[in-house]
Amino acid sequence: RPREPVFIAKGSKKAVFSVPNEYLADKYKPLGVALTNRFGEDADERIDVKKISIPPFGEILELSRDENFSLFIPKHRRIAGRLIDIFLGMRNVDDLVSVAVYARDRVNPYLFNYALSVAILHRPDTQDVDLPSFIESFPDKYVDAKVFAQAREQATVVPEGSRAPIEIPKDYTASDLEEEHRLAYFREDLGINLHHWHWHLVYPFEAAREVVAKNRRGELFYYMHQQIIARYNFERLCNKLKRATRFNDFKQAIQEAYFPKLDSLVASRSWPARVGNQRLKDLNREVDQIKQDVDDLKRWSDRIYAAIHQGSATDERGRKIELTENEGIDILGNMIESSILSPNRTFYGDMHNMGHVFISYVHDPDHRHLESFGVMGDSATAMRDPIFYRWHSYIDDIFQEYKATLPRYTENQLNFPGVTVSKVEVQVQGGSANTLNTFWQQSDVDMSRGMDFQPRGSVFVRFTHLQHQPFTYKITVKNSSNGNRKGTCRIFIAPKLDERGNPWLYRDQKNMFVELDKFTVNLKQGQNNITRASSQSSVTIPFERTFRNLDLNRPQGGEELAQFNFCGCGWTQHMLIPKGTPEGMPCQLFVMISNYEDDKVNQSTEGVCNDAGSYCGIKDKLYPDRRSMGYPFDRMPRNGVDTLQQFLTSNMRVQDVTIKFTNRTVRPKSRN
Ligand code: CUO
Repeated sequence: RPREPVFIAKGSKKAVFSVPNEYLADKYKPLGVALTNRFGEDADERIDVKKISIPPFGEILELSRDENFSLFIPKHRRIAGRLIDIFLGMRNVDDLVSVAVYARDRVNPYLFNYALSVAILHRPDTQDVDLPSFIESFPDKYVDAKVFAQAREQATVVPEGSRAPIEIPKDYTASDLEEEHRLAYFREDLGINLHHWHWHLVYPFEAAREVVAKNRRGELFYYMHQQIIARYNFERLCNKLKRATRFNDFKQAIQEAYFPKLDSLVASRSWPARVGNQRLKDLNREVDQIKQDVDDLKRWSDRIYAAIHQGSATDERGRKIELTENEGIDILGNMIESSILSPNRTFYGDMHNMGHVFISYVHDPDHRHLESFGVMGDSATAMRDPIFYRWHSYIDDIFQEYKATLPRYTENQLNFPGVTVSKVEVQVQGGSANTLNTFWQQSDVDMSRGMDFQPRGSVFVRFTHLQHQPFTYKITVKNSSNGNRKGTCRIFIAPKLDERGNPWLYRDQKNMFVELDKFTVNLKQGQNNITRASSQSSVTIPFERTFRNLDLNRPQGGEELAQFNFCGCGWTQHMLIPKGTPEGMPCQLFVMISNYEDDKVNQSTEGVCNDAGSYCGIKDKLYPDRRSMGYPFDRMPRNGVDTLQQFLTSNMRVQDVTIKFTNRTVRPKSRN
């Protein structure tokens, strides 16, 4: 399947590789140079690939080229780790290119793309190398299978420039008979799924230690996924559905079904569906080298709970590891996910990852039907399935169990003496204060790189996603202390009422708060007026970066190319604000200014990808906030606090806001 070259040499429009004959896959060898010539006709640059001694690939080649690849399957992640090591071990970029070219037509394409992406992300000498957007390379993981036949037809019949975008209908995976379908716009959002794929690319759980052991990665696993659940539950309340129920009884039938309607172009198969009311079954799949009992999940979780309640874990050599107030959550994150940093994988197992695997094989646990895994088996697709949120609600609940054992924040640990937030307002252009507006928008994404047919050229799909009107926070802060102060402004939002329409208890509402922004403020004495735009959010990246709708014919700034890999991680800007309701969803906007002296991390965060730190961290830096992730909502409240109002100290303020959804669709400007 001749796809376009994986590397786009910087500054060139199109490059072709001149490959030593030995490197060609056997089926192409007879063609030799003719192949380069054929694909090189319209190339601007020819890259000679050096012949080097290729390290043995061994087990890596056991995953055939037309199989699906899952990081959650232990065998797959082991061979991915080996391939990453090979790519990382190359002495220089020329050697990396050689081994990558050699690997490309031999190794499973998903595995190849993943391992090379991780390597490029982590090698010091490839920081300015660009990778195509994952949705461009593998659009089949994101869009309705029907699109590809239409795209093929268009590409063959209609000349480039006259091709109309192919529209993906908003409701293609189910009908309103299924109430879970109300959330499809969130679960199947391209930007959300791309964020999740990128997050796991940046934070792999199995690879060389220096690649895995990023600052607070276990804690970030907890926090980023906790926020996904908070956001999803918020959306559920907007859609008159109760919060997701934990999947905590592994023997119970899973009521919700999911039919993804995705086709794998690589495996030439449909992604398996998950019908309703199935139960997890013991796995015995020789092909994946998996033999695991459902009871193992229970055993692992019992041991994890025991560690939480004892306040310590036990490592492989029987030594005690304290789950300290500062580092306990990071250890637990690695233990529960699990990553190679788990204190004891033999004992605490591989809880969260294997949960994905059990669910993704529920339709064929012993491989008798020769079926591959469902969408839960792949971080690029897992968030589409309703069970993802039930599984992660359960995982999050384990973390919350631990958080409940930590000392409560005292008023002193929350307050910032002398600093008072006296007013908070949200403004939208032409709208009323403290009302946020949401609606549908259509956008186009080019998928042509992932489509292997001639003639080439852009093929756009048009999809419909949620959008909000940009807005501005206006925050008034009084500094009555005896000098200038520096603070961290933390902004969250939560629904004001629970499923029954009652005000929340703090202990429940704290888990509903969705982070919207976090930034440093300088406070002079007296009154300070802080203005901040929604687009500056420390949670999100701009739409253009999510999709990186790069037009390769347009000269790119080197910087734009260089930053993509890491910078693709970040919640998608168009999903910053939950959908709300047509009548207006009552919400509470929470603003806190904490003392920067207790927040600061001594480092420079100048440079690339420093704008979506809340969920993704900052490339090659420490996590940019010293507080526990989720602060101040990450713990049970101090004695006497039952409600949010009682929780507030003078450096915090709550403002009622309304999210109003209008059922209109903003269409893109005509592409032709
Ligand atoms: Cu991100 Cu379960 O970790 O999908």
